[in-house]
Amino acid sequence: MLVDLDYFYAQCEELRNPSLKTKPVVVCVYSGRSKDSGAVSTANYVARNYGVKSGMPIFLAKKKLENVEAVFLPVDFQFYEEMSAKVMGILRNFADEFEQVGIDEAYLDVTRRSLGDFGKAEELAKMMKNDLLLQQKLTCSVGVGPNKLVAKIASDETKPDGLTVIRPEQASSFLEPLLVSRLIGVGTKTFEKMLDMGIKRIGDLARHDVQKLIAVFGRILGTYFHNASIGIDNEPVKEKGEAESISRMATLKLDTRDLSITLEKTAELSNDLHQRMLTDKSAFQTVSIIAITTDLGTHTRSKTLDKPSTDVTLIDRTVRELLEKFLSESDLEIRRVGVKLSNFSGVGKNQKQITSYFQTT
Ligand code: DCP
Ligand code: CA
Ligand code: CA
Repeated sequence: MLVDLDYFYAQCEELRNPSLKTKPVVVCVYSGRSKDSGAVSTANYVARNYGVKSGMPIFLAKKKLENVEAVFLPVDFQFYEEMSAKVMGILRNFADEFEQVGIDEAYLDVTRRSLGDFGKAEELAKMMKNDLLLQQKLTCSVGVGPNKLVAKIASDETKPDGLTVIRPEQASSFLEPLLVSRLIGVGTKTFEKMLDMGIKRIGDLARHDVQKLIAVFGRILGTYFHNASIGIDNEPVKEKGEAESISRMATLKLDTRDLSITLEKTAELSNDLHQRMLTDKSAFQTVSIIAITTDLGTHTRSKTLDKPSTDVTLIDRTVRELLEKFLSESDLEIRRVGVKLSNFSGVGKNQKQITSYFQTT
């Protein structure tokens, strides 16, 4: 099962202020540069009916909601995290194996408790939705399928408050008419490339020669696309051990693609991380950059070094390399930038994740 909460941040806002339910609600990340600069994080379905979407600039959302009594709210991550933790606590009780993905969704392996019976799994999903509604007054959309891939796509099928069950024998006919962009791993660029190859729907992908896919996308991706197109996925539902990492994020003064401006900011961040690391007496082996672009998309690039290091200049050099790589692969402007160190070893090695995001502008 894949469980995804409906219009999550906006639904949280409705929860603490039920009078919002009938109005368009738009949750925004304000950049702070000018009154309405920033992007829409999410919106409730009332606002979506007016064309408001995640990632859209706030001014555009305001334009779409002109002459309507709409409510614009700033994000309150702490509240959403609290709600998320409560929800995950409930969901976990319905699963043999549980894997949270992001703030508002989770995979539940229910094979054992439903004895592999899709009818029983459907009943379980209904009970779970009901519990969530009674205990937290939240709705979600659920996909039930023979594997994670099908469950995820099924969960997107009926929203909000949906439940879609796809049995193994229905998987390929369910996928066949859907756009390939519904598959994880098919972003805008890959979608365009596939369109050029005459592949628009998942069925087209299924009919495409796997060797040709491998020739274009490489062995790993090509094989993945082929298997995905016919509903094959063997990834287990697995609790992710908390990755041990430290990171720092900052907002740039202006959205930019300028390497030196961005490096100036990341140098502050890596200095800060270096201090933190020394107090922990540990050495990092993996360096990552996080770029949040104007559309609020999050992009990560990582590099694992040959051996652990405590050298701040090595952080800076690797960050430069990763940023150059990101800028060459994307044409988006960077709004927020972050540096993350992970894969630690050393005496003071911390046992839990110590990620701490904060703003330094
Ligand atoms: N989010 C964001 N910026 C985006 C996309 C999402 O800040 N571009 C945040 C706000 C969402 C949350 O992540 O509430 C979960 O993302 P989803 O993609 O699951 O979207 P929603 O839960 O908002 O809507 P849906 O009902 O379509 O699942
Ligand atoms: Ca959601
Ligand atoms: Ca989600």
